[in-house]
Amino acid sequence: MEKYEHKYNADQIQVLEGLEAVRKRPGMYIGSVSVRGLHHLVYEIVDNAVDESLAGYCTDINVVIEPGNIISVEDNGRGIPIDIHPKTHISAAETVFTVLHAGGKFGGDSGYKVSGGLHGVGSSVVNALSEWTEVTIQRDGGIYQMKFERGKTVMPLTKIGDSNKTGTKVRFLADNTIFETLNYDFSTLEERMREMAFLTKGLRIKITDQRKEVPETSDFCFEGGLISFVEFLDKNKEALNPKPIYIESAGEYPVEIALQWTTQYQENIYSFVNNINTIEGGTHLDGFKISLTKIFNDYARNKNILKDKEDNLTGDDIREGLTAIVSVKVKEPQFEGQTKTKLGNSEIKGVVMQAMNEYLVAFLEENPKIAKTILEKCISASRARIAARKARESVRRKNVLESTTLPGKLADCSSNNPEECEVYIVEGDSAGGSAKQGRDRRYQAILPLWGKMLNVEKSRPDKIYNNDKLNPVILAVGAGIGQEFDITKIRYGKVIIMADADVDGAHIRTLLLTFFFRYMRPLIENGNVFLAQPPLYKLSKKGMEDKYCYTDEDLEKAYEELAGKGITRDQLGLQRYKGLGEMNPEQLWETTMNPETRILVKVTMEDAMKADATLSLLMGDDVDPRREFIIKNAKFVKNLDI
Ligand code: 0R9
Repeated sequence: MEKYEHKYNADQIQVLEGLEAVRKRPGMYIGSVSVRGLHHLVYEIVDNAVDESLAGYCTDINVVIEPGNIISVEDNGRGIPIDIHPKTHISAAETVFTVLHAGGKFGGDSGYKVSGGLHGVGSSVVNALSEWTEVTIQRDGGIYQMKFERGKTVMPLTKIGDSNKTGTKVRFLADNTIFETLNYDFSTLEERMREMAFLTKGLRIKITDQRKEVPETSDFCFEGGLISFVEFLDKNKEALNPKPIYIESAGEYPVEIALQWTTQYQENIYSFVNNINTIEGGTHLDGFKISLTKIFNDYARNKNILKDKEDNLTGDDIREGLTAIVSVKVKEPQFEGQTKTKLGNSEIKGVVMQAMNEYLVAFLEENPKIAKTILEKCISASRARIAARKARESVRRKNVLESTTLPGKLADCSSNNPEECEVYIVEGDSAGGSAKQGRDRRYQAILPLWGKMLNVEKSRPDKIYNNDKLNPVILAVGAGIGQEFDITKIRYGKVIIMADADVDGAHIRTLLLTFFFRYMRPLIENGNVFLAQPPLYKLSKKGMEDKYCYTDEDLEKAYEELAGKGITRDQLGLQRYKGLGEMNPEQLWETTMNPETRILVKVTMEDAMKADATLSLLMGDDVDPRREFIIKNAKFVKNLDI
């Protein structure tokens, strides 16, 4: 066995300090140490494999969640270079895993430059935050391996065998002293892998969950790339242009766009920079929207579909029912905004506009029938918009005259300071009653909602405004909806959805989240929307204070803890809460509403997007996908329901 020399010199000491900094402040590098941050570790490693694919050398990526929450990611690229740097005496591969790289710079001083490389700064961060990491490289006829513990090299790169294949495999166990949980959510990872496969045409990504008795596998490979992505998003909708319009331009900043209009009313645009979802948009999305509006208006005037005296169509009119993906690659992206997901590079706006001009103008000229169908839809959207404005104005006038701006069902709080105020949107009248009695009325307001909610999926904005279920929510929040939503007017700093942990509760949560996502998006972006977490169980025993548990894990922990105090399971009374209605006002306050003891989950854009996608699936016209979803989630539903 050949072993590479390994010495600690001044450079290496700096390296150790660098990784120590990552361990001290992990949030700075991966956002958080919650399950989100945990998933981020996987994305970092997969990103590097995808980069190798973008460089043109890797066709397959294999991700496995092994028993014990060990992650394994393998690619069939060239293998990370193994040669030794003459000055540091460290292999390029070890450098990648131990040197904290500055943003965008790839490969450190290894001497390698990665052509398609866009991320690649994460391997050392993953290594620093893992209990152990094991890297196996096949290249130059050999199999090489190195091992680390909490970022420190415990086995430098060592030849362990021969091979005529090439590739890289990274296995790691995240550090449980850093992360709140090591429990990966398969469907979250699966979704991201699907997205990555859509964004990288032809790349095959397989993900397997080996933690269960019967492993679950998903295998993604899309020859159509973004076209497949849009078809996937619209699979339960009726398309106006059955084949998505596809725009691709190479060059310094590659641009890829796919567009499809459906008979629906919502716009569904997702933008990506270097395969990262830019939730807050940015210059690429601006360029896309501006040129889309201009190209369609120019075409409509040119063909006399819009008459001289008619107003231009607005961007909203044109984007009604549009599903689109805008994906750009930028070597040195600047990210801005609250969640650092807004592209700032100003030159990209023009790059996207030029790509649109080159391809979309020609497409419309060559496909007049499709162009006409889409424009008819835009014109009908424009008419509906004008009608909706009139309806809103009349509602507003009425409100001013009657000065009843707050819904009757709302039990408002006494404070007027939005920063300290919160509104609980509660499912059902009985839970609403308990919440009203249990709350702290100085700053907690209760809005009960009941009955079947409006299907946001199938409604134009004017209907939403006048809907008797959503109108109270709009009035209570107090900041309008859609384009007119004004976050500075919100009446409550926290909008808290409180619903049961059962199927009906899940339904109302999905509907409300979708409504907020589509009509009050800044509320979610600004972090004002929360989910209350009612407990699932109560453990009680004479002479002992009641103990509430919020998850099955919690319950197990509580049992263990009490066993330590000599209290056995059969000495404990276990109550399972089926719904909020089963709790009396004091219990509801103590477990779910008291800021000192409650658990609130902040809703992220990711959560809202998921709710939106789920709702489209559940409410679409097609029965098959709905059945599929219900079958797939049947287990989950049963767990919640018993
Ligand atoms: C399983 C996860 N995969 C990786 O992390 C991975 C990194 C990587 C890579 C290269 C090839 N495959 C990879 N997989 C590579 C090879 C070569 C040049 N650049 C990149 C080459 O053979 O010439 N590297 C990522 C960074 C580095 N390599 C480098 F800095 F060491 F060069």
